[in-house]
Amino acid sequence: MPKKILTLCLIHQHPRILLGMKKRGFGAGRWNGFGGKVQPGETIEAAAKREFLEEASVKVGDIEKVGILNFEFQSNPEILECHIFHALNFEGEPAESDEMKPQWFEVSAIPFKDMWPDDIHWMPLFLAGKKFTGKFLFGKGDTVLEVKLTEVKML
Ligand code: 8OG
Repeated sequence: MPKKILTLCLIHQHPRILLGMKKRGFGAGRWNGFGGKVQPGETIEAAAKREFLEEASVKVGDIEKVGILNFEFQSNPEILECHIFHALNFEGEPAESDEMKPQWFEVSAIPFKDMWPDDIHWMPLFLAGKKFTGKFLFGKGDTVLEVKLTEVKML
């Protein structure tokens, strides 16, 4: 089964979280963290930092891996293995790019209805500082058909 490694990095400074509106490509029209594909020869951590800089002009410092989620689609045999990071510190003012329009949200007002439908499942763990692994199966219209989510001590 082909597998693609993706990163997703979020800044959560309670009570706010930085999200970006994806303007084009996969997931366009949805709020999300920042990330993308790992390039050949690049570490997953380096990819997470590079994508944040490219997409929002933000230079993240220390990042901690908090989740690994597999996204599977009924209509596509390719598995997306998404490595989720929490950025502990950063430099720079979030700025709009061709790909993302960043905006701070109160964690009590995260716009889940305009996000990937799996996010509502794992975001509470993320916000609580927990680590997790899981698998989501998506059907037609990106409906979630199957959820497997496990809290873990270490990744
Ligand atoms: O390079 P590209 O922009 O296509 O990368 C996709 C980005 O979207 C990457 O940061 C990973 C992220 N992403 C998915 N699927 C999902 C999902 O179901 N939920 C969330 N929150 N992010 C996702 O590819």
